[in-house]
Amino acid sequence: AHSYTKYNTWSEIESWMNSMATSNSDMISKEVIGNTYEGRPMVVLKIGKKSGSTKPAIFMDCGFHAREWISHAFCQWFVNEAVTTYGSDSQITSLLDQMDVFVLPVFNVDGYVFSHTSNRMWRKTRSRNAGTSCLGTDPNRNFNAGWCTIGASTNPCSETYCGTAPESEIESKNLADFIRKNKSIIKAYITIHSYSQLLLFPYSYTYDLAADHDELLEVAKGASSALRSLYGTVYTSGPGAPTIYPAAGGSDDWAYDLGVKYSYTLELRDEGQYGFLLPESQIKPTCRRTSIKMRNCQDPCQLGS
Ligand code: 0X9
Ligand code: ZN
Repeated sequence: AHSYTKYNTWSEIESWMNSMATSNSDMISKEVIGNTYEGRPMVVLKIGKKSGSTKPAIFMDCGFHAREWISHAFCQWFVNEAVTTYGSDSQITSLLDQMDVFVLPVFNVDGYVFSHTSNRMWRKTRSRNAGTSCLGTDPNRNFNAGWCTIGASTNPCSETYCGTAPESEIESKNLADFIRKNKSIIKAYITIHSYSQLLLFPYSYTYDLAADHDELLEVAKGASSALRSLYGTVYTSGPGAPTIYPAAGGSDDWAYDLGVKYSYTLELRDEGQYGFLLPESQIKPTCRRTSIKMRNCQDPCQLGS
């Protein structure tokens, strides 16, 4: 059965999404934005107080990389936190009154399933590549942002294979299409990964500073220092290239260049002790702290104005 303190399977997450949408129909609506390579649905939950007029929105995805299970767990935690604290927590209430949050709890569904059934350390998608038995593309190297120019591989057997073209993966195309379609309302893009405890923003495909560098750093520092003062948990923030490594084709850089100014990659726990194999006992502390951080993050509602 589904639990917020374990790593749920895709089928548990699928039924959880259905029941969350039906039991919170005033706050959550469900949309399938397309299917994966193996034909599974990519589901987006739109969370927010229903309103007559169009609201600005935040887009958040989890599960780009199959083995980063704390990411998938965080999206589920966040959806539950949002609906259970709406009306009692003032920040969540004003956030969801003024904005909608689109949550894609599992982006790389095929990879996630494979990481449960066959190979816990799987990262990429599960698509076939011509001329080799190596499967999959790194979806975070497959977007149209300096595509495959640095920190990515043209070898289909590599963990950072960039694919045959930007958006060659159906999962990347489905996500990019959805964001392009809703571009006028999406004010922030947040993609959840693990591990290393970093809050990254553009650019990763170049060492050039983003036009909005100062503001992106300011918002990131606000979030990181809230967390440090509350719990002593240290998250470092900075542009991707100098802070983690240069790597082109990421969804964060792509969304930013499309015009979504507040574009962030959050790398959750830990710093390498367990790495991708983070024990389930750490889901609760990681997600609690992270959602507090998102709440305190310079009043997210300001991002909509
Ligand atoms: O390499 C990545 O895709 C991310 N790290 S991970 O260990 N989760 O794989 C970092 C992504 C930073 N952003 C870009 N490279 N655009
Ligand atoms: Zn990742």
